[in-house]
Amino acid sequence: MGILNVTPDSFSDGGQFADSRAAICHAREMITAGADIIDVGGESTRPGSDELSEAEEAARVLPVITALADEGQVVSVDTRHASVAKAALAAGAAIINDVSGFRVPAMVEVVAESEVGCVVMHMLGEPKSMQANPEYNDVVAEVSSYLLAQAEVLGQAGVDKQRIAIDPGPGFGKTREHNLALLRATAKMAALGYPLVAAYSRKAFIGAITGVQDAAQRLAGSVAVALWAAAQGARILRVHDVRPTVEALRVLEALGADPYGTA
Ligand code: HH2
Repeated sequence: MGILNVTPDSFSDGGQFADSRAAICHAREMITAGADIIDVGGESTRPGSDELSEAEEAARVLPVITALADEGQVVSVDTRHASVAKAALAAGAAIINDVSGFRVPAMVEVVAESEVGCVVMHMLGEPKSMQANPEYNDVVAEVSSYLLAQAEVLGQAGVDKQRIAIDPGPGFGKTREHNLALLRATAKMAALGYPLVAAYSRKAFIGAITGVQDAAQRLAGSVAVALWAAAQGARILRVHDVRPTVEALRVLEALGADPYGTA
């Protein structure tokens, strides 16, 4: 899953693809490099970010989603707003990626009324305040049970299990130790019964480990994490740097590892 942030303020690539034409070009490059899904987001949810108006978010993502879907690409929309999700589906999106984990009933309804896939992500609190001292007794157990409960909510609304993927939400109300614990538990979370999304690309804890302050330069650490996650059974890798990640996966495959957890 290649990340396409059509935003002026995303944490690692804000402003780079804010213009629709630049965004569409970047999406095409990611597809050529091996991305199967393009995840289009119009609202930065980095720690401390302010909420955006839904109209503004829709105006950012819809032209890009329309263009890519018209080209036959598989597009996911990264939104927590039902009006944006609905409009994105009408524009041809095939997946709704909700960083607030479908905690808003209107978001559940949008999925239930359609045939699309969805990514249920765990976030503790809201982006504005989520990194202010996040605490868990057992982060893996708590995140896992939240994800299963939200998948159950979707199931109760009539969404087939096959349409649901889960994501522990690295950096969304998690310290570096929480992120590492979740990453170490990838195999356990991959066994919960839903395809697991690994979305660690360029995140701050990688910078904290490697000493790389500039998020856009966190490639090596991000690829290392992606390989680990793939080898442990993650099924969808949400990444900024598609080509190097795909090349690394090819090597993993050649070694006989099972990067897609299909064994
Ligand atoms: N992280 C971000 C955005 N969307 N979706 C899922 N499923 N999982 C994630 O961990 C996730 C996500 C934040 O990263 P990014 O899109 O690069 O930045 P920003 O929110 O600043 O636009």
